[in-house]
Amino acid sequence: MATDGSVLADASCATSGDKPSEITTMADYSGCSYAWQPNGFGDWSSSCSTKAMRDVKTICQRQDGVTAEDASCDAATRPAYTEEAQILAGCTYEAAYSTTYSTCAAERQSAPIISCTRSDGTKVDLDKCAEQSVVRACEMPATWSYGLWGTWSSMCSDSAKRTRSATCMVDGKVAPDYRCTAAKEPVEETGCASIVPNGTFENGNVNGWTGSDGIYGGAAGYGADGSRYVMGVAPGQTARLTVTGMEANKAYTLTLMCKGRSNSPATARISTNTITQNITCGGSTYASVTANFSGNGTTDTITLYRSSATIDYDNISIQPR
Ligand SMILES: [Ca+2]
Repeated sequence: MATDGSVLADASCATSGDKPSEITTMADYSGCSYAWQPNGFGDWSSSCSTKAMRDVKTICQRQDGVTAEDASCDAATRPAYTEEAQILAGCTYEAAYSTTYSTCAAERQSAPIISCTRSDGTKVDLDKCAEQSVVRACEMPATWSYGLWGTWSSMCSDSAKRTRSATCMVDGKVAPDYRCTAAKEPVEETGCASIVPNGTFENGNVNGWTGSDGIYGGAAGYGADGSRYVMGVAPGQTARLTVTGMEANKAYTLTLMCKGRSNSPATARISTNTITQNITCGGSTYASVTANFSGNGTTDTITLYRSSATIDYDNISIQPR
């Protein structure tokens, strides 16, 4: 259009801007309907409940699917509903224990679980609490265990010494000494040592002796005076030991303990280079036998002659008088 109002061809407007559209649009939702729609969930009311509740959320939605302001929907018709379910993911478990502990073993004892309670108050199977064991330290009986006496520091001295070990034992294992509250028996002694080097047989052998029936015993109390080992001499045998270190014409005392193996008294005979003496050995208990003699020199021998029954000999010693 020209400035005077006359109509011109469209091309006359080419330099004065784009031709305005002849079709226009505008939003008009006045005819739309709105409705409440489900839209997700709220948090569960509990993480540990057989009846946990949660809200089902709603939004106001225009009929073309676009979310609208809540005010666009009728508040009076907004659904308010919840759902219920068992939710146990957040439960904790607490055990109750017996006041009676198990027997002490390996220095430990435990209290048995007698009930298991879930954090919502429900009693549940004990295995839910199985990891909550209650273990406490406990003390098993401790006893001294003594080693065998060592060899005498001198084989012919009134002040010879010998020692043995003492170990505190608990449940078959070595324990600190303080665990053993009983008084420790002597582990060192001074005395007049026997000239017989293997007269108690507590090393578990008959070394030095010839002709014997061998070593017997092994358990505490088998031998004389509660010892463990003895030397056996069967009928027809003659056990003999060569003793060195004795002085010629010096007075000595030979002592030994003996018992019939079958628990019946038995007769036998002992001799040294200078004496021969018949002896009677005990039946159910050991008899102590003593014989005085004079040394013959460095080749003295002790001979235990054959008897009518097998005899156990123990604690054989020669001491200066
Ligand atoms: Ca013995």
